[in-house]
Amino acid sequence: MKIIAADVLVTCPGRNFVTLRIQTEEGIYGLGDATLNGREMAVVSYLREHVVPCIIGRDPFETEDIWQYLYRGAYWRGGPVTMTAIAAVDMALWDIKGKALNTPVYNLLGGKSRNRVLVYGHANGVDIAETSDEVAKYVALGYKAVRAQTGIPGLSSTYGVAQEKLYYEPAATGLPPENLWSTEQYLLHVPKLFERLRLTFGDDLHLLHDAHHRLTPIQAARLGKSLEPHHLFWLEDAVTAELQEGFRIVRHHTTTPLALGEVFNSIWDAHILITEQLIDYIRMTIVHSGGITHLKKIAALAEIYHVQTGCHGATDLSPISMAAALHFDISIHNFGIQEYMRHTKETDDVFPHAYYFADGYLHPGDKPGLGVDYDVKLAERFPYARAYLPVNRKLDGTMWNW
Ligand code: KDG
Ligand code: MG
Repeated sequence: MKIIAADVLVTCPGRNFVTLRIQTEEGIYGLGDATLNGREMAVVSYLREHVVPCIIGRDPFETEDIWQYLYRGAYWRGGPVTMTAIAAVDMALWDIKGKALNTPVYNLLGGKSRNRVLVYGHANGVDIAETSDEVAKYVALGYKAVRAQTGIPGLSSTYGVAQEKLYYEPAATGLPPENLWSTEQYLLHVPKLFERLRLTFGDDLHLLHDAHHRLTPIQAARLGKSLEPHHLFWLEDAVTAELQEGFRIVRHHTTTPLALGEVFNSIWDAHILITEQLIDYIRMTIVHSGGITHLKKIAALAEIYHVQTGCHGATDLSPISMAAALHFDISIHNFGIQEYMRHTKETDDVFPHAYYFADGYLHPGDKPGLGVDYDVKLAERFPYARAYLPVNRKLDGTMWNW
């Protein structure tokens, strides 16, 4: 087979998505997600200017060599923009392979290791009572696992708490919104949330929480310890993990399972965390970590060290990423859980897809390739609009991690 063209398509059905469509001489096309929230046009330009010219004429079946060409051949390798662009190419090529061989991508990755993919939804409220009501709604929808976030007294806005409940989307048009942060208030309040949730929902429901990179290692250790009686499925992104060794401190002090990695781009962001068994779940995802080709290798390394996967699956990953994650999740052995934040109807209409939710699980569907399409005409009705994620400041004005 031969690649003859590749288009970079941008649409905004409620939020921005970037899609790479690779066309072959044989008439088969493949789709890859290239969305990097708040920095979308950097990836558009990287793909159009620097990647597309290099793949024209190549055989789309050569996923490994094309991956190595784009990674090693760049000289300035790594980073979110590059790895998102490589991921988009990689996803589209796996999609083409599946369509050409008339089989779902999971069959090319080893076949099904399970029948369905356990997912978690997002419950959030301005206070503990509202969060508890939101958890109840997810339980009623059939979810077996729910991430819970609550507003913090004294803070006008908190990560993970939004107006729109099912479709939470933190990016906004205009300049970045500013949030306020108090670690002490947060550390005092969050254990009360989980105490209440366990009293209300009992022990069987899986509960998760995202600290969104805001703590130091010893603060994360304190939070993990205080959450132990409520046996969380995981505590996510407790500390920014630029210093992977920092997690030795957290690990030393708590048995709360730790999840990390949605902002990582390559195995080099996670190798110490994995090989020293400092985390329990690796959250790297197809779109920001170099595609299926790279994530397969990361999962294989993690498997040896008792680390399971828990791919990022927020609304800023398009349905193409969600489909790619599901084919990956269902095929690997050390799958843990998949995040599933629902897309809006407008987004689902632009990206018709074969995957579906039933009884707390997602199913990738059985269409050849990734099983997602792109409605070009409809997408054109939603033009790109620049949007930023919020920034965060401590109460005294110091810039902090959002
Ligand atoms: O674009 C940023 C979001 O993807 C991120 O804030 C969502 O932390 C997140 C999560 O766990 O889904
Ligand atoms: Mg997160």
